[in-house]
This record gives sequence, structure tokens and C-alpha cells, in this order.
Amino acid sequence: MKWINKTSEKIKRLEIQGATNVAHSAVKALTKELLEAKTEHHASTALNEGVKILVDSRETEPMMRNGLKYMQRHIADTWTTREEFRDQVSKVSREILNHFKYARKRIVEIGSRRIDSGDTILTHCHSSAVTATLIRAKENGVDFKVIQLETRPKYQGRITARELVKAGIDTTMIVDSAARHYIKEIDFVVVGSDAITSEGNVINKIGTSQVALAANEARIPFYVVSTLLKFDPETIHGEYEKIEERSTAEVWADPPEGLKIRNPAFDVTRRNYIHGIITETGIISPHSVLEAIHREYPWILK
Ligand code: RUB
Repeated sequence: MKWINKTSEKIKRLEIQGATNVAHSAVKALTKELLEAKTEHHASTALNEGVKILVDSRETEPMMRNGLKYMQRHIADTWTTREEFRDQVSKVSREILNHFKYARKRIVEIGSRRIDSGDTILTHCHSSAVTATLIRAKENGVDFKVIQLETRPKYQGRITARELVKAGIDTTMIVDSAARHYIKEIDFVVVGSDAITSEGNVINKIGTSQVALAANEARIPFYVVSTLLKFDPETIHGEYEKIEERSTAEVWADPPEGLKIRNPAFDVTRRNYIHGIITETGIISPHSVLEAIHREYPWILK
């Protein structure tokens, strides 16, 4: 399974990072694998074992799982003709990618309106939804500043900083532990999300919940920019979203012998700390997430 294995390895190495990029790449890899399948057996393996390989490449990515599930549900793994199968794969893949595209378009429109000239915004990690929203606000003529957290251990904050500076946004980098020190200079926090649970909690890059605590203490709004496609339906049934633990070498490559290191990739921000989730249906309270899923994406719940 050439395309699936190649993409899965890139996701594991963080060459493809961020929930949306991961979901896009996984759907595209499955699509290519299916379009190139010469036998029913190959197609069926891709739709079953192949999907599992992609899902296992990062544990905390429900947008990828939802996207792949959509394809599994709508593509039959028995063929009448190969041409007909390929047409079906192309159609279903287009449908789910259009959901992704529409969600992003709406989020950016809505989120960019929330930013005013003179605002200072703090963000963490690299979220393509956050950077697209900030860049749109800048294009609309809004004059604001961004404080960007470095995001140890992999420094994804640098990816954000590069994109923002390139777009001409006044951006300042600080280390993660300086977040609380600067919180009084901030008008609001904006972060992305990897997963949204049935209770309205949000899972995002490790360190996000500390920023939420600091914002709460300083009475500063904390927004999450996220498509509802990141909802994890399993959380309704009592499952906790799994938090991926990454290689300890990311923290310290040559540690002294005997030292223990932990390296969780994400943490949970409780809904009480979240002012609003900026979604494709509008800015919603984390309390109404489940209701919004019922309305927008009932297929996620089935
Ligand atoms: C990235 C991260 C991002 C979310 C949202 O973590 O936590 O905030 O994935 O990204 P990592 P997007 O770098 O470990 O993947 O808005 O692009 O979906």
C-alpha cells in the first residue's frame, strides 16, 4: 500500500502536522490507493487495514478518523467494473474534501471578524485554521499584534511565526513559560484544536490548557478555532480521547542514564475555560457542541 504507508510515515515524523493537514493527507492517500487499486482485494485491504494504518499514525486526530470513516461508509468494496469503482472513489473523496473546504472558508470568515484593530492576540503551536484566520483579518485591513508561543518540544510556533511575519503581521515570539508573564498585554487567546469531546472539552497541543488557566485568571477571553469535523463521537459513549505520547528524544536526545522523560503531545482544556469555539456554524459555546453536530454532521454520530 504505497500511498498509505508513505503518508502514514510522514504523519508519524510530523512532516505532515496539524489536524487539518493530517486529515487532508490521509483522505488523499486513501483516495490515490483506491484509484490505483488493480484488484478488489487491494481496494478492500486499503479500505480496512489501510485505514487502520493511517488512523494509528496519530492517535488524537478525530478529523482524520471522521474523514476516513466517511470514505469507508460510502465506498463499496465489491466492484461491478473498475471504472465504476474509480468514479465512486473520486465522488466520495470530493464530497468529504468539500466538507473540509467549506468548513475552513466559513471559520475564516467568522473568526477574522472577531479581530479588531489594536488587538493583541496570543496563540500557541501551529494551527492552519488560526493562521488562515489571522491572515484574513490582516488582508481585511485590521491592524493587530500577535504573541506567539514557541511550542516545545518541536517548536511548531516557528511555523506559525514564519507564516505571520510573511503576511506582514506584527509578531513577537516568547518561550512557553512566559505566557502568564505577558497575559496582561493580551486582548484574547486564539488556539486551534485536534479534538472536541461530547462534553465540549477541547484537546490541543500540550501547553494549551496552561494558557487557558492563565487567561481565565486574568479574565481574558480564550477562543478555539475549529471545525466541528474534529468532534470525536466515541466520547459520547464514555471513551476518553487518547493523548498521544511521543518519543522522549524530542525532549532530550541524550539524557543522563536513569532519567525518566514524558512527552505527551496534547492536553485537555475544560469547557469552563473556553469563551467560544469558532466553527463553520458560527461562534458557539462549548456546551452546545453536541447539538451543533446533530444539526451539521449527523453522519459523524452513526
Ligand atoms: C498541532 C496542533 C494544532 C491543531 C489544529 O499539533 O495542536 O493546534 O492540530 O491545527 P501537531 P489545524 O503539530 O503536533 O500536529 O487548525 O491546522 O487543524
